Amino acid sequence: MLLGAVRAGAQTYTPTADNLAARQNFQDMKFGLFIHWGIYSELGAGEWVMNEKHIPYDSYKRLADFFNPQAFNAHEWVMFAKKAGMKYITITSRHHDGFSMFGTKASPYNIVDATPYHKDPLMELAQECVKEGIELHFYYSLLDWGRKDYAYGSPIVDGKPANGDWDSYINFMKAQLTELITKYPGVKGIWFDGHWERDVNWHYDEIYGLIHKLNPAILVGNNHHLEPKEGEDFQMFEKDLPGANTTGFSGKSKIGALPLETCETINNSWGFNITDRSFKSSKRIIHYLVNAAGLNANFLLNIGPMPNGKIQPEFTDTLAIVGAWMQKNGEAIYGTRGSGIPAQPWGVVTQKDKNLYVHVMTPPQQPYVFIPQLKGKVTKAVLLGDGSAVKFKQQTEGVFVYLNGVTTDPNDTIIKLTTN
Ligand code: JFZ
Repeated sequence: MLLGAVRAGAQTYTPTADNLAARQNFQDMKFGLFIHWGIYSELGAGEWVMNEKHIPYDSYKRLADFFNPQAFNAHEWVMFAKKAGMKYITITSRHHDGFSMFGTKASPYNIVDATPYHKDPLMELAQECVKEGIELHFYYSLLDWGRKDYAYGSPIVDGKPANGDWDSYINFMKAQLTELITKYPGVKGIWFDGHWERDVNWHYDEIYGLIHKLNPAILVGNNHHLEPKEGEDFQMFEKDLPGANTTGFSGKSKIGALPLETCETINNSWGFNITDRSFKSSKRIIHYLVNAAGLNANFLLNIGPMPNGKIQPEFTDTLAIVGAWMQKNGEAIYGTRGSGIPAQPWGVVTQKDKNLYVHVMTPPQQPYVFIPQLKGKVTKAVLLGDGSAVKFKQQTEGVFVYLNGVTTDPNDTIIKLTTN
């Protein structure tokens, strides 16, 4: 009884039918473009440069005076994503440096009011996304290195920064989130980050409640590296496939019941980094995407555009290859769900309706792959590329698919199984 009374205060979140439909649509998209772009891009040393190089906030702020991305072209960015086979874009609206990359009345420290550019690239991007049928999510940092009310570094007492004004900061975030959701056309999601910086009361009930009140279909995610919290609509995994936890970031986030997303960098940086040339190959990116799909997760691949607004050619070249591959093999990725068949040494299995897609990414020693735990009876097996028949043998424990004579693909040989 007492428990019931205590819990009555915390609202339980019931997603609307529109929100549930948005989650399905989100899972169908599978591949998205993550973009980290801000005044930090000018220094070419990643988005943490202010913190890592101990640049005082007042000095760092001067970067806004020179931020003038004349070569930014929203159409080019959207076409870049589209050509890569991506269906959505998640872009930093405000990162930990606190600089708003959109026009906001809640703070003068924003791209329209504080830079010689004077324009709102996120509005152009939002409009272009609507035009081209690409969905848009906004990354939004909870952590702020500069604002007095946030009081970065302050001791935390009773769930608030002792030297800050927590109510003021929460209200500021609410004002900005309201702008992002109501002013920008077609926004489909908010991607929070920075939770892990301090142990405070983030007022998620109010913040998530506000977002879902303004638009119940908006998908809320939070890079808190914990199990999903009340009010969230998808669960993300940073730099790791769900369940892998090689980075240690996701140790406390067991895979929950919500749609899943995993994000990873195209080199080793989120924000533009001029010395980072550790470019991932197209093959590695395709494998990450296929492995994510096999685990029922979306893949959000990050790039850090240059301060002039251009995307560097290395990224364009790699993603053109990925896009061509997706054009040919998208049937086995888009709209699929994880099959529940565990990842195998040779690859994964995705599923759509009665079809199973066997992704052989690491060709086995023996001339066949064995698929355990397969439900249903396989009636047909073909090579996805050309529809040619592939030999198979089904037993109670699973299905053998024979690879002799099958034309292999250096990235991923896909065998489509039809079940009854
Ligand atoms: C966070 C950001 O700090 C980073 O700049 C980028 O935006 C990325 C997508 O998200 O990265 C993190 C988050 C948490 C930890 C480390 C990096 N952590 O808990 O150690």
